[in-house]
Amino acid sequence: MRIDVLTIFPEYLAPMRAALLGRAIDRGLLSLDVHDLRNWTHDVHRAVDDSPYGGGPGMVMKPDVWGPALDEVCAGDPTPRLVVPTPAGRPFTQELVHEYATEQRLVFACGRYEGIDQRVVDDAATRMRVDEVSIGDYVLVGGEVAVLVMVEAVARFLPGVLGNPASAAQDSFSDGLLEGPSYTRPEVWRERPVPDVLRSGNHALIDRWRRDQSLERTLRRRPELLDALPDSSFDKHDRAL
Ligand code: 6GU
Repeated sequence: MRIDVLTIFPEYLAPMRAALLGRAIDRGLLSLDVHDLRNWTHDVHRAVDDSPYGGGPGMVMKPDVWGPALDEVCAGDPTPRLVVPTPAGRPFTQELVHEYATEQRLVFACGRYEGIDQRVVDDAATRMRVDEVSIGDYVLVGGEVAVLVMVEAVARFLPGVLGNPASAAQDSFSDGLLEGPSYTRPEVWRERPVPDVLRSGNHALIDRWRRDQSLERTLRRRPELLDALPDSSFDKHDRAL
């Protein structure tokens, strides 16, 4: 997969070269290019923003800078899917993670201030698939941290990135439920024992216990996730919830 990021703060994306993502880049599983948006400015001040039409606080990022930047970065074959991080976007879910993981090219356009002139998004959408995406119901200063979040979530599903592909297959959301608790040695720690069932060696019983823990945790923390699941996803042993 090839990923390009356009930002006025390229240094913000430096963590992508560390740890799991860095290893994926070093091993050629992922190619990453971070571009400084100011390379496409045309005035001595290298201005990327201007005051909003209609008035109001903040600044809006200029279409005459973003347009040529996207033309250049999105050129080539195949045409990328363009992702614009914004708190006003559609929710970034595990479903979207799986979609992105199948793309050959993704381009992320990081806005700052009050966002990017809407015509940039509308114009790009005439040539390529464009998603305005939010990572949650809170407001960040800019899209850069959201890009770190999205790229890390997607990279876990690229072939060869995770040491053990089963960890991605079994994680929270793979069955629409939250994952339950995990334990390792020692058997007793600060007078807290590991649950007996996990040391029983009875794998049918262990699977049943883990399923119950998932259901209980989901009910307590994210009841709306349970409401969204079809009846057919519950087995006859699932507790009456
Ligand atoms: Cl994707 N961008 C910004 N700036 N704030 C956000 C967000 C994205 N998602 C939630 N808040």
